[in-house]
Amino acid sequence: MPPSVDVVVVGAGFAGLYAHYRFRELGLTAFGFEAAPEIGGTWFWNRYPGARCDVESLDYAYSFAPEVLDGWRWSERFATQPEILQYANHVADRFDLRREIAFETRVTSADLDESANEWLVRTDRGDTVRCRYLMTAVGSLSLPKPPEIDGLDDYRGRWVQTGAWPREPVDVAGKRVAVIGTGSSGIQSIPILAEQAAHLTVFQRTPNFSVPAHNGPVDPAYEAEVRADHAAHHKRNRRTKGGVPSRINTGLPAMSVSEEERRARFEEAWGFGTFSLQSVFSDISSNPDSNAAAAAFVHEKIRSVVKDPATAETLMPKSFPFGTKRLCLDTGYYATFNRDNVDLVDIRETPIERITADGIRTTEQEYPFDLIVFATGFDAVTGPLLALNITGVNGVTLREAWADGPQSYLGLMIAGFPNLFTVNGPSSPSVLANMLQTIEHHVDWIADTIDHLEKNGLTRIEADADAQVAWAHEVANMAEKTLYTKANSWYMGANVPGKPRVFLMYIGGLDRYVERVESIVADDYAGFTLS
Ligand code: N01
Repeated sequence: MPPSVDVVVVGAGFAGLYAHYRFRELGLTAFGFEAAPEIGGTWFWNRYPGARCDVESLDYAYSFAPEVLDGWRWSERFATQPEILQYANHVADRFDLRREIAFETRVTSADLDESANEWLVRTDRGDTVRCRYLMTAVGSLSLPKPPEIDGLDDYRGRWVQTGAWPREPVDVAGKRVAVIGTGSSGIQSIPILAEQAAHLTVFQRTPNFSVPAHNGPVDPAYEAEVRADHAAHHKRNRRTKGGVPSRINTGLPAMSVSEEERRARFEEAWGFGTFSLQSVFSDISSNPDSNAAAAAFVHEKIRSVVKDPATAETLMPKSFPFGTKRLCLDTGYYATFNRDNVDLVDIRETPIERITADGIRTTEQEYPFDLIVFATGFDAVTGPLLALNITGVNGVTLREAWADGPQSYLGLMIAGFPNLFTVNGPSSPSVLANMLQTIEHHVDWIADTIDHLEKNGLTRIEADADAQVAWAHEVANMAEKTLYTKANSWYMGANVPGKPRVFLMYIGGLDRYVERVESIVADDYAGFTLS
């Protein structure tokens, strides 16, 4: 490992890999650290049964080099975790992207050495590397929440987390299995686990809205269209709100059409899959009546699939507006509750008291299990950044700077932390858009900015505190105009006890965000100080 490089890249998921490609292209020396034994990030860790992307494969792909397409074909409309991991490896092989990455090495701290204008990065293997620029590519959903239920030490069975699923096979066949959590991870894994387990018990605290993914083979016509003009397709995606083509979109407020028409459009969206039930009308996320209509439509669908009316009722989300917790895409989720070997336990009605030696005890009864699956989510967006123990100007730590909630300019840089770049940092569109788009946009911006500094004999860039505050207001005001702030979601930091309640993303759309960033650069990096 070199004692000093131009850039240290933390993380070797899609963002880290692309960063190595860009920095090498610019002639910069870069070195990367990755906690996992392999590349892949999210797609390395989330190998639970049923894990798939909720963005279509043809869109959830790099755009940066047409060679990436050579020898690669997606097999399904929504790719499975193994296939996406294989894709990451295909790209890494093609461009030899692993050679400057230390695996199974976790960054434990990063300290600014102000006098040298360098970052000092330390790892859990005792390495120390100096760099002029530090870039985090640590993922938005990479720090699983620890199991928060008492008694786990007493438990004699096996337990696993969806977000850190073991590499060796987990024996499910013939077992009594519990799943705690019904977010995307639970909703994707439950139907598969139900097929394998002797018995599956789902512990649900909050029901979630889920729509059928309608997975299947890649549509040949769509594939031909994307392949015919790969670069242009992705370029167009970057100028959309969600980083994907919006194919089911009336552009109309839901209440401006007749009930019959509304229902027909909801049916069309339900039949198409993706997030189209959210985008089919223009105001589902902002108008309570439109939102309630979408929610009622999903409730009706649940009622029509789930045979037991009481179970159907328990599965219907009623405590937050439709789509304000991330919408889930499933394959057979609701129908799974018609199986004889599946039970649903509403832990709002009968809360879990503790984990026992044999299983889980609620206020009502004790359930014996061989395997407990925690699908309980992540300390999203800020958690992975805080875990790096970053210390900036005047010895102020990131944890101190963010004590009242995250502050960031554009989600790209943080005042008081010069030459530190964050991919998909808080207040960027990140998870609200196709992550491959946001990743490429951020990495390009960071690489272009470093190139700009180098070419102009500059050595330092820092976000201005005033610009950061103004940006935070803009981001918060946008979120307040929607229904998103009404939900106790991980988008709001509300899933982690004690986490400040702040909407963590820029909700104005990737297209608007990209334009804003471009105009800031054109305006001589307004809101940044370069020296
Ligand atoms: O996590 P979640 P996730 N006791 O936070 C419950 C992405 N993703 O891993 O709602 C009991 O959504 C919690 O209940 P509540 C996607 O962006 C994408 O499923 O807090 N229950 C909830 O039901 C997604 O949004 C895909 O009341 C507890 C669940 O656990 C994000 O990752 C696939 C609990 C957690 O749901 C996170 O999804 C998978 C406790 N102490 C993930 N703590 C794709 O499809 C939490 N819960 C691409």
